[in-house]
Amino acid sequence: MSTSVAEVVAGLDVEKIRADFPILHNKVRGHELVYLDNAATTQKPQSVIDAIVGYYESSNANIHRGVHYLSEKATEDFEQTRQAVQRFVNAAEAREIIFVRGTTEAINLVAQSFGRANVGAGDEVVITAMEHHSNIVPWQMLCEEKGAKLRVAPINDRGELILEEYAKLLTPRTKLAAIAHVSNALGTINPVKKMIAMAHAQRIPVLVDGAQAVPHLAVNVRDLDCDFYAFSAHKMYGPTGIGALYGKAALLEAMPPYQGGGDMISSVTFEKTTYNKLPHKFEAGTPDMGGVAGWRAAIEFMNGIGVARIAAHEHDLLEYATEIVGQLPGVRLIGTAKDKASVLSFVLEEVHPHDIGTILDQQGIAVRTGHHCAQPVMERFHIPATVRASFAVYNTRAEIDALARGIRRVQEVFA
Ligand code: 7TS
Repeated sequence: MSTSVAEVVAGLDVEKIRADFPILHNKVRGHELVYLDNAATTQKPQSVIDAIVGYYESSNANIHRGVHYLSEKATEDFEQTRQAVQRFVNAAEAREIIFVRGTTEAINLVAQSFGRANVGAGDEVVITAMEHHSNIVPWQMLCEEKGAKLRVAPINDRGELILEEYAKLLTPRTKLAAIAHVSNALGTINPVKKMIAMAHAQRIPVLVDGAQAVPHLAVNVRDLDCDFYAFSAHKMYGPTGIGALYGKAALLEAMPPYQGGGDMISSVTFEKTTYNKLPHKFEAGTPDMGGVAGWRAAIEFMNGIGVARIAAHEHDLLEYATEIVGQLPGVRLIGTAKDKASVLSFVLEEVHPHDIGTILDQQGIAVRTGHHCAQPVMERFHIPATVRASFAVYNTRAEIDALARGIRRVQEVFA
């Protein structure tokens, strides 16, 4: 596929970027792969694959334990990645970055540690109507255990948060607000900086679910002033099974550990255990060192291009897709917020999204269909599911043309 004028204007050589991703050169069902399921997980560049292999070929040993060469090397590499993650989101200190399995585990950590210590009977946790299940269910579990209440800030027909309603939910009973930075089902970018300031005006701490933001926007946790920020490596060209929780040091210091085990202790006797300092207090057990090595390469990949240029390219793709797909007869876009990132969700009159996904797949086009782990969003729009195309830096306008042709083919089949 050739590079379009817009891609050149954005300053990206997309063909060169694509050349770095081995999987993009596979044929799928006899067609060139058109991978538009990036919100679920992005593909990985060769440098990330090499970093994982390289870790096992030349660095593997358990960290924070051995005095031998490999253990020291593995530990140093691991801690250097922590610093790379710290810089990537502009955290003040490396110890504010806790390695976890991903966004889901980061949110559960806050719910189980901060939540169980600070939320009691009659208290409230505020979320929004566009959350992924990962930012709903941990709070429901907490609220159920504690006799607390989950309050949900509503969204309008474009899929934008209604700020006045959110403001009304922030009360002295609110112990935490947990909000998506970018919605995975709608693509809406929430005004999180403002939402955080509104909560802080009432001394309410805020967790931001950044799973869909970190791949597409320059995230600056100190500028946002969020208290917690959760994200996954696998949505930003890195490996699966690794992610981070950013937390302000003072809050993390005050929180009890979430899991017990090796590495999180300072000393253990049968009578009493004292806990290790940050970040190790929250990192019980042997972590995913290979994944951490791969994540560093993913951060270097994104920095090498520049997050601003990635965002500009993806914005061009989203605008183009909105125009091309949006004007097809029978297509209804779900999620038309003014501020959006990289997600085009839609339904087609009379055809179930799963049938659309299947027919697109026969043409080598990968999209996600279903409720996208955001069932309340589907309910809000009175639909069972959508088709979701989501974009990454290696996608092209030509692939969006292929998507539009694919949708027309679906319409022919169902005519
Ligand atoms: N929060 C948001 C906004 C997400 O989009 C996802 C994953 C998660 C949390 C959970 O992240 P994980 O890495 O812990 O799984 N979203 C999707 C998706 O849209 N399609 O597949 C996974």
